[in-house]
Amino acid sequence: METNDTIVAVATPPGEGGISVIRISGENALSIAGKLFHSSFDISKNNPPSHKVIFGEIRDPDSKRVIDEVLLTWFEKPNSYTGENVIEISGHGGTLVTSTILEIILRQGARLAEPGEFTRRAFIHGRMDLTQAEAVVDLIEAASDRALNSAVSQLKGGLSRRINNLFDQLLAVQAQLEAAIDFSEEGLTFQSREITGQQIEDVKKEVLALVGSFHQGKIIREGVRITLVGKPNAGKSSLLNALMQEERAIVTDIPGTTRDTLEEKIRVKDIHVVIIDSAGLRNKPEIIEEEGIQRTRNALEKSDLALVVFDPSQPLDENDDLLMKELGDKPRCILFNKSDLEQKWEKEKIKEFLKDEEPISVSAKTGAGMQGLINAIYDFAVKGDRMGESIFITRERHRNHLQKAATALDTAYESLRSDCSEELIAVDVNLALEHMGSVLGKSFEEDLLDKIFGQFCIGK
Ligand SMILES: Nc1nc2c(ncn2[C@@H]2O[C@H](COP(=O)(O)OP(=O)(O)OP(=O)(O)O)[C@@H](O)[C@H]2O)c(=O)[nH]1
Ligand SMILES: [Mg+2]
Repeated sequence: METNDTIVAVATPPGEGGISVIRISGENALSIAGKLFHSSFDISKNNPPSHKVIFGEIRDPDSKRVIDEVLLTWFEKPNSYTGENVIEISGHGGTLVTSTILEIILRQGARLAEPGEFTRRAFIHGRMDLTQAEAVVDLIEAASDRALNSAVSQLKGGLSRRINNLFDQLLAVQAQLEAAIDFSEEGLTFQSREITGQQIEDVKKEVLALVGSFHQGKIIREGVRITLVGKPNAGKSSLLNALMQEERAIVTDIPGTTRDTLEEKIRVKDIHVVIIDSAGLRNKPEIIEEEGIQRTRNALEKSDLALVVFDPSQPLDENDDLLMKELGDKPRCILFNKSDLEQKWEKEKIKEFLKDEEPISVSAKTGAGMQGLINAIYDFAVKGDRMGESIFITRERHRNHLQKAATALDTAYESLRSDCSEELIAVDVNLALEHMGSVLGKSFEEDLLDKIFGQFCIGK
């Protein structure tokens, strides 16, 4: 992608509105605007004052026709969103007016911006690092106060400062190691290996704390994904309806009613919850059910929490066994449904599976115990909050790099303890530095940028 041409886009949403904003960024922003903007202050002759609004009109340079009365703001580089020369034109928000002004600007030699290209340029010019650029998307998409707070903190550099700080601590370790490698022959003494080891461990601990904040960060950003699983007829769809307080899923007394997964959104206090009703797990399914069961497995894999539904009003059977096997170590919340009916078995029967967990007794039919279930979902969602972390990582990308950094630091520490050479230790410390740098975008590949900035809207 070209990065030294001048780009333009409508920055406000399509359609009619009170005003619309057109943004131009690049070396020629001012000279292009000068060809169509007319005001008592002639911007084609003099640089206007930066960050000040000027009133004027837009004229088509070819036909001389007046298109709109507008406000123009000039942001002289590098103090602009992109770090380049930027012009913003606020016009009357009509669709035709806006597209006509855009078309005129394109005719003067600007290029239509790609989605996210303004923010991408901000990143390229060092106006923000990658976590801050990602926070811009999160800010736009934030659907709850918590998501908004987290995005603002990340945009203001909360996460960047934290990682940069760890990065610098590790750089100091690296410098020590390299000094020891370079000057070991000369009889100089360096920081003891013990201190170096302690420093590596300290950084690792903090990196792991950030990795651990992902659970909470992801929930803040995206909400919690929950899948209802259980054998046919256990009452999964009825529970979904009870949670939604609406008859969304089809409920019948025929086992195998739900054939496909059904996804719905609810709000538990200030948390967004995506709740998925799934096809019952059955040991010997019919062919069509088999496909449904595969979808149940996929849904389970992608969810944060499984709501595991048993029906103690019916004998425990091989389908329940299959259910317990399928769950693996997925975080879960165990429900004993149909508490309004006579119970044929007690929790002791599945003691091994339960370990110390207390099942929540509910009735989708009467609503008994539903508040307990809602509280359990909420507790799961906010459990990271109690760990006292104020900064969260919110993306899989952050977690992967930080996890790899922690692993590399672990290896470095082990090498140090087993008396390996400084060279060997330095290799892993370096690897950890690379991964931490990747989170911030200190080193990056173009296709990563394409992926990140491709999520933006045009004009951002
Ligand atoms: N008495 C009583 N009946 C319930 C309760 N929950 C569900 N049922 C009944 O149990 C039957 C099965 O309910 P569903 O919600 O369709 O069960 P499911 O787990 O979704 O079943 P599949 O989609 O077939 O896997 C229906 O007749 C419901 O009315 C409950 O708490 N008490
Ligand atoms: Mg169902």
